[in-house]
Amino acid sequence: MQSTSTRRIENARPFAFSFSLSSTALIVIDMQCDFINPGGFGASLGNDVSPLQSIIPSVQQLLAVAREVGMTVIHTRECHQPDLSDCPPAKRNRGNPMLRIGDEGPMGRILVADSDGAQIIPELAPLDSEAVIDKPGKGAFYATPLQDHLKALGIQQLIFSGVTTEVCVQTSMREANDRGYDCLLAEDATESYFPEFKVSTLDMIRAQGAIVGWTASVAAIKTALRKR
Ligand code: TIU
Repeated sequence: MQSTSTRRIENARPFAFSFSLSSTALIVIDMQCDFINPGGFGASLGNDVSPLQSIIPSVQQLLAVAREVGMTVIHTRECHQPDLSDCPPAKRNRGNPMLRIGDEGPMGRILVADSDGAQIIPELAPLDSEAVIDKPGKGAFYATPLQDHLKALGIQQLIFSGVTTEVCVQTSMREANDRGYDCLLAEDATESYFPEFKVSTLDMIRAQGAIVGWTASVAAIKTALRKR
């Protein structure tokens, strides 16, 4: 049952985060096979993908409690059309990957929308009622219907989770921050291929009086969501 009552995460950092269930959405960023499983885009960039697998249970917990209390849930996928018309050459040609976006890999074409690799991992499969926003960039707002979707639902606050902390999650939080949303990142439901980048990202988000937003543990978020 949805409620408009105000919730508070007292031990969020840098200070308490207040929100209401009806105006808040949980955003799960890019929990796709291409980033989390061997043989995908993340691995093609030379990364060890195993650290990302460690957050699957925490994201499952967040999803379960959000669904239990009737909070809006939105998933994103970083992916491209089969003809790559939405993939700038600068993005495809960047770096020296073993496989480029659109190339055939063990999970089908890398980061192409209908390939196996671009799908959200089965453990975190979206419900039919939950929006899945496909995005061609790192940020969830650029060239997507996300802002219109949030406006239609009256959403003002966003709780973020997913991968990777300093790339798609942070970019999306910064885009959201500039659009006037209060943003909180679930500390143990986000991960990076680079542990030090995750630590720095959490620090920079909440620095200067929450310049980008707040952070809190999954346990603290769950407690606040379940509070009657
Ligand atoms: N490479 C990396 O850390 N991330 C991405 O390319 N995309 C997302 O973060 N989803």
